[in-house]
This record gives sequence, structure tokens and C-alpha cells, in this order.
Amino acid sequence: MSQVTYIGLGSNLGDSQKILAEAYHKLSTLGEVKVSKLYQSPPMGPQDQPNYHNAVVQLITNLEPLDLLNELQRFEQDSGRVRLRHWGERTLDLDLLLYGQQQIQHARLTVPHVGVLERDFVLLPLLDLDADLNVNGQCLKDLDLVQHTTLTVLADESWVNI
Ligand code: ROI
Repeated sequence: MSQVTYIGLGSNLGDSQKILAEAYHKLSTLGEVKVSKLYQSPPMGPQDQPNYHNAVVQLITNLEPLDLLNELQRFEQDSGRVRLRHWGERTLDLDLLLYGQQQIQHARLTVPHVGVLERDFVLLPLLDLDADLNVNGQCLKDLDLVQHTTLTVLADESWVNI
């Protein structure tokens, strides 16, 4: 059965826009995709690292959660992922944020991802894709964080066409 899933994309090393656009094209091999705007966001974690590029992809796929996770990790590795330190700079991060309405507690995977309610660089791009998105009964657009964002829009949805 196909599921509506959401994947968070982040990068702050290398040519981030190119790296994220390539990740979008890889995700499109797994099902039907739609992409958010492209954002710049100040780092959460150590402040002595570059700003991030962030976006979210909606993916409709038949893959089971752990199979999807394996694909995401393979794409991260293929992009030559470098991660220098915990909560530090990285070439590519692909986070499985939402998988239909499912709640998943697994050693490798927690869904919904903690970032969904707490991180503006996840929340705003999610709202681009579905303005009425609801997580655990919480309407995302009603969260205070939406009004207090530190994000800037770098490009509209056409940013993936490079
Ligand atoms: N900070 C921002 N702004 N964007 C990210 O994607 C991001 N990813 C991370 C940490 C290190 C938590 N900080 C981030 O993994």
C-alpha cells in the first residue's frame, strides 16, 4: 500500500543547493515526489558552522519504513556524506519525518521525527507541501514557532531544476 511520507533535507558543506537537488532527483526514483521551497537557516547546535540549506520532499511510496530508511542512508553515503562532529556540519542529511499516520519506535527510527514540532527548518517547508498538515492531533500551522521563524527563502519550488 502506498503511503504519503515526508523527508527532511539539510546540508551546510559543499555546494548545498546542488547536493540537495541531486538528493531530490534520487528520491524521485522511489515514488511520486513534490518539493518545498528552498530555505536558508542558522545552525541549530554549535554556532561556529555555516548556515544550512533546508527543504522537505513529500514522497508517495510503497517502501516499508525501514526499507525507505535504508535507501535514505544509501543516498547520504552516495553523496559522499561527511559529518564532522555531533550536531555539526554535514554534506547531506535525509531524515524520515512522517510516514503516513504511523507512530514508529524502533532502535533505528523514530517517527514522527522530533524535529517536526520543534524545528522551524522542518516545519515551514512541511507547510509549503500541506498547509493543513496535522501531527498527533496538532495542526502544524498553529504552532508559535511558525510566527517566530529564523528562516529565509532562497528559492521557490523550481530550485530543483538545475
Ligand atoms: N541546523 C539547521 N539549521 N538545519 C539542519 O538541517 C540541521 N541539521 C542538524 C543539526 C546539526 C541539528 N542542525 C541543523 O542535524
